[in-house]
Amino acid sequence: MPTVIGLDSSTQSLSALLMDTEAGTILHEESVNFGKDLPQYGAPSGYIPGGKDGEVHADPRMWLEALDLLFTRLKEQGVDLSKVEAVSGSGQQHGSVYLRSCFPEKLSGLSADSDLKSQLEGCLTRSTSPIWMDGSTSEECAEIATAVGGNEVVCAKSGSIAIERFSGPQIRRFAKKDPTAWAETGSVHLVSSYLASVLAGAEAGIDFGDGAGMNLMNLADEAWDEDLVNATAEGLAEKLPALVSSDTLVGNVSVYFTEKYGLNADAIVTVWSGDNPCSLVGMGAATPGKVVISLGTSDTMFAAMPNAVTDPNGYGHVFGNPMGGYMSLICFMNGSLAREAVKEEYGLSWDDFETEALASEPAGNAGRLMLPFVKPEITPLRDSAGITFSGWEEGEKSHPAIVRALLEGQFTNMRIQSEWLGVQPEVVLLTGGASKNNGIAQIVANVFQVPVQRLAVSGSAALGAGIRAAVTVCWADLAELEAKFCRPEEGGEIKPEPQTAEAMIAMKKGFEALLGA
Ligand code: XUL
Repeated sequence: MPTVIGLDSSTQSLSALLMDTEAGTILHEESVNFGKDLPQYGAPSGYIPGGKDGEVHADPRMWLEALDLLFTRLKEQGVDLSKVEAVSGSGQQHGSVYLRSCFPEKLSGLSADSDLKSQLEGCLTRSTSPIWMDGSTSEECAEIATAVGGNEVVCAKSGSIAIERFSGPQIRRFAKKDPTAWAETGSVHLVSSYLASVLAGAEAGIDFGDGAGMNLMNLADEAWDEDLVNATAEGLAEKLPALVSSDTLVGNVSVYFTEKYGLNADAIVTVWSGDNPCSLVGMGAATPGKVVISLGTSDTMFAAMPNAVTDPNGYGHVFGNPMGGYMSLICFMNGSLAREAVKEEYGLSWDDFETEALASEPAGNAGRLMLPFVKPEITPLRDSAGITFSGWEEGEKSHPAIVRALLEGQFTNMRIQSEWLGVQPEVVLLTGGASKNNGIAQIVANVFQVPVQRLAVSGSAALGAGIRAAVTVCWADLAELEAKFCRPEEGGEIKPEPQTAEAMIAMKKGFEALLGA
């Protein structure tokens, strides 16, 4: 029975899924919560609170200790790791780790008599790692954009305009603030390639999926972009790991994991990727046609795309799709936050929300529209918060109409902001907290006029990492794995109501006018 491991190093935890790829079953799940299990790093939610000037950092030693703790727990619980054939992983995107030139040598000499942190911490030239929540680099973004001829050029080359949380601007800020430590830095890794290196005991490359989240990779060439690299920091070209295709094998697992935890010595490590690229695979959406909408604190929308078109407005991102081609990622700040705010304001429960939204008001809300930007929005860019209403008569803002306006507003905005992809989705896969709500799912189905499915999967990033490992190492068939692991929830499909199609088109036109105003 071919067994693989998918790991996921997210903001708050490190998790493992042990998968039997033949039977299509999850054999074991294990997780280390950074805040709860490693309180000594002072990061209750996985990052160090109280950062200045928008800085949000985490301790890269914490991720090493978590890896040891995860495998200790697997061993203590008697999980048989001797049959594991392949391992890959997913890392929170954009986070960067700064290491001395001794890193590869230390990796190859890891001793099972000691632990990862003690043996590798001496390699760090920067004690903390900026992560994706960091917004401290506006100045650096502007400098990089100016140096290469503007944000249109950055976007056309790298798939995104210069973005605060992306690794390139973060690297520039470090090189400017601490030139001595920068000069001592031999390599800059991402969370994904750092942990893949540790697991394999050899320096791993950065894959096209995660590499595209750095503002340094040229999408068309799938290579580091000379202009962007030079505009970012002096000497960066020599410090960047190899940029590799997502199916690249790093090598066998390190003897450290074999000797210490009984991991099969023949198990092969596939390069890791970012969490969004891995989730694309774990959701069964790696081939174009399926669009994933993930409802969270902020909502995200991602989809496989055949060609590397970029967002002319500069809001969306393009990353490499680990299964080949590209993927888009669009983030909307006003996700659950806006839904919660309206729910609180009108004293509703989620059940009310479901019935209220559907029952009494017609699809399209009789032309009463709402732009629900309860906090500043990034897609489209709105620096100040504010709800905009259009088409309402005095005294009409009743509960059901407000709920419908909010939901139709959120999803119509998604539809408008994803038009640059040029792909008409065949199905929307809805995931995340609010996805269970049938009222919300029905509105999504109507707005996009395609069926909405909810999947039975949780932990799609780790699952995607495991699937990637199985495909690249065990030659497993992607479609077969998707059929086994990424099944839609039984009876969970919601069909669009064709009679609403016309109202949806009219509503979209109204929104476009409102957004342009
Ligand atoms: C994507 C992003 C987040 C992180 C979360 O650009 O910043 O989704 O990947 O881990």
